[in-house]
Amino acid sequence: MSSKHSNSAWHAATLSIHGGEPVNDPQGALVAPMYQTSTFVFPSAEIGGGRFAGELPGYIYSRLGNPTVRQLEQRVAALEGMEDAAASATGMGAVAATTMAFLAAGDHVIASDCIYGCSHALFSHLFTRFGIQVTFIDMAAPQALENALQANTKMVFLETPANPHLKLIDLAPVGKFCAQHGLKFIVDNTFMTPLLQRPGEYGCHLVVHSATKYLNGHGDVVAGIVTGSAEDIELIKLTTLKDMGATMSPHDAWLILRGLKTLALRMERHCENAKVVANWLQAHKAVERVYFPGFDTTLGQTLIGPDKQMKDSGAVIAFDMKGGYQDAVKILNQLQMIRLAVSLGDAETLIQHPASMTHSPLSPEARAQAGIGEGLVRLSVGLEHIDDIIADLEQAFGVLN
Ligand code: 7XF
Repeated sequence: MSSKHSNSAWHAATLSIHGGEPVNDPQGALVAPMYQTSTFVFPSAEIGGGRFAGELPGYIYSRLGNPTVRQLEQRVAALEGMEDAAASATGMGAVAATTMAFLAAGDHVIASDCIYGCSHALFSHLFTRFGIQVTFIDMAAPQALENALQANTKMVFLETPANPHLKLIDLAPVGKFCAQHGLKFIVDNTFMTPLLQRPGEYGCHLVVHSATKYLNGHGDVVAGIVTGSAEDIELIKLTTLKDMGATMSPHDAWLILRGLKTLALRMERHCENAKVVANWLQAHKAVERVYFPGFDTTLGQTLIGPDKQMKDSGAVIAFDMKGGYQDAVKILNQLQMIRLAVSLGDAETLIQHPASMTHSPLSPEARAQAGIGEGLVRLSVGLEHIDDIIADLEQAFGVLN
C-alpha cells in the first residue's frame, strides 16, 4: 500500500474511510459510484478477448469483477493489513470459497470445535461427502493441535472469540504450529473486526468475515469477505469464487463501504455498552455464568490490551441461565426493545438461543463438545443508549421473580 491515499501507517479508523485506492471518478464524486451493472461493453472484439485471456486490463462481467466490489476489497484488505481481498455473497460464501480453494479429496482439516453452526455443518457434512476429513478440537488446549496432526493435514480453521460463547484462542502458537507444518491457517474474524484484532499479525494466512455483521453494521446486507496474500486471493477468485459463483453484488458492496466509514466509532460504542451489560448480567442472581472475553481470567488477561491480540472484548456476550431453557425462553419472549433475532453487529441489540437457532445444525454431541447448553443465551449488544438496554433487560428478567 504505497499510494498517497493508501498509507499502511494510517490508523484503522482512517483506513476504514480511506483504505485502498482513492476514488477516481471522472465527475469528481467523493463517494465511489455504484456500478450496478451485470456486464461491461468491450471497445472491440480483440480487447474483449484480451481481457478474457488475462492479457488486458478491464472489467468483463460482474461475477468476475466489478469496480464497486473492488473498492470494498481494497478497503478491507488495507484495514486488515493484508495484500488483497475477495468479496463474497455471504459469510458462508467466504468460508466455503476460502477453504475449498485449498483442499482436495484425501486432505485433512483441523477445526476448532466451537465455530458458527453452518461452518461446522459445511465441514462435518459437505466436506466428508467430498472425501475431506475434519477433526474438531478444543484449540485452547496446547497439545490438542499436535495430537490432531496427520500426514494429510492441510489446514487449520478457527474463530476467536468463538460463536456463540466467546471462547478465546491465542493465535501466535497456532500460527507457529501452522508455519512449522506447512498448513494453511484460516481465522474467522467476524466477532472482532480488523479494528480489534488482525490475525495476519500472528501467522494467519487468510482472514474471513461475515460482512453481514460489524463491517456493514446496519443489518441490511448479507455478505462476506476474505483477505490474504495476493497469490492466495487470486487463487480463490479464479477457482472457487468464480466457478461456484458466490460473488458479492455491487449494491451490497456500496452499502458496506458506507457502513465501514463509521466502523471505528461503532466498535467503540459497542464495546463500551457491552462492558456495562456484561457486568449487569454477572451480578444477576438468575444468571449462572457470563461468557465475555473481558471476564476470561486465563486467556483474557494475556490476550486483551492495547498492544495485544485483541484491542478490546468486543460486544457479543453469552450467558447460562440458572433456570435453563425454561428461563431463557421466558426472557427472550419478554424483551421489548431488544430484538429476538439471530445475527450480530447491528445497531439494534439482538438476542437469540444458540442451541435451537444459530447452532441447531450441530448434533447434540457436537453441541455438548462445544459447551453449548440448553440454557445458553447470546446477546449482541447494540448502539442504543445503555440505560435503555439495561432497562429492557431489567423488565424482562423481572418475569422470573
Ligand atoms: O453467511 P453469513 O453472512 O450469515 O455468515 C456466516 C457466518 C460466518 N462466521 C461467523 C463467525 C458467523 O457468525 C456467521 C453468521 N452468524 C450468524 C449468527 O451467528 O447470528 C448467522 C445467523 S443464523
